[in-house]
Amino acid sequence: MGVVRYSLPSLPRLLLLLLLCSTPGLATCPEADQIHCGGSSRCTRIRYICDGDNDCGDNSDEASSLCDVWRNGECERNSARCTRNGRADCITISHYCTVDDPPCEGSLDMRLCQMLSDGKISPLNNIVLTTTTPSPTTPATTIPSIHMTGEINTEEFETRLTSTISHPECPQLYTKVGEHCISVFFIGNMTWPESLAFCKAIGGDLMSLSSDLTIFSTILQHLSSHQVTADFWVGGRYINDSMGWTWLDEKPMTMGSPYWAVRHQDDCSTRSLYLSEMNQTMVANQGVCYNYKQAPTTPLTGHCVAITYEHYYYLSDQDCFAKKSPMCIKPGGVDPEQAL
Ligand SMILES: [Ca+2]
Repeated sequence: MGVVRYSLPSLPRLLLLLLLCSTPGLATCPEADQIHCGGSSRCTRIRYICDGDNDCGDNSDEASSLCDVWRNGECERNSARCTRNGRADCITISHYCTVDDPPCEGSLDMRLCQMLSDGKISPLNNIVLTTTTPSPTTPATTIPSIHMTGEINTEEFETRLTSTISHPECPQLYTKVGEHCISVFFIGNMTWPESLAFCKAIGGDLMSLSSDLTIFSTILQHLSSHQVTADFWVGGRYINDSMGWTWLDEKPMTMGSPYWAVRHQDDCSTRSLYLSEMNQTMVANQGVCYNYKQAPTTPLTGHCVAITYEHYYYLSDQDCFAKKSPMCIKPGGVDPEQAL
């Protein structure tokens, strides 16, 4: 593996920012029913989350985005409806998350369970569901490393680096793609949570493709014309069974064309057509059974979305803790003043 050094002056500052953004390992709270607050090492009791009092001091236990989910319409605050063995009961969220054999069926946002198992109150958008099988890869707290694999012509690399991640109308590490400043940071090598932190550290967000389809094709042309072959994290992830695959702006992700990669499946399935004028669904092509779908794999490879070279830069579900490059977007489009 050849390590390439390059001379962007802002990189040490960026890495320092990332260091500050990374969550340090937390000591366990002294009592079992406690959880770390969002912005400090202070601990609070789980039952004090969303009870109307600012127990953490930084208000993280009362954040509205958290409490909208913590208080649900079916049960009392701190409880969720759990259906097991044919019975439906309201049980505490912490019990809901740990009960097993069989687990609860219900609509609880599983990010709350992840927050409790991580032992820390977190903004919901930062919580990533881990896969059921523990990942052998490095945990999310590792500092993103920057390297290239294989032999590479340094001069060619620097030329490509400059042309892909800089533009006079965009901030450093961004380039102009269509009318947006996008960071195609193909030398980055980090997990999905690290990519989220990286994009925020450089003043942007992980790329969402929910509202502007034309930018997707423009990005594909950009990657192709610069001969980029890296895999990129984008801002989509699986939240729970009821919310499903969702962009960071909370809009649902559309399956199928032109977004998702084509996947082969051993079991074939028919496809249906929705006829809006008749408000009817009918089977397509006389019930022909197909072995391909444009959707996440079954079972899931992971709970985060990437665009990968392997899949011709269509969306695919990937293990959130695999290492890929971040693709960020700067809100607000290009800024001609940036050229000054
Ligand atoms: Ca509280």
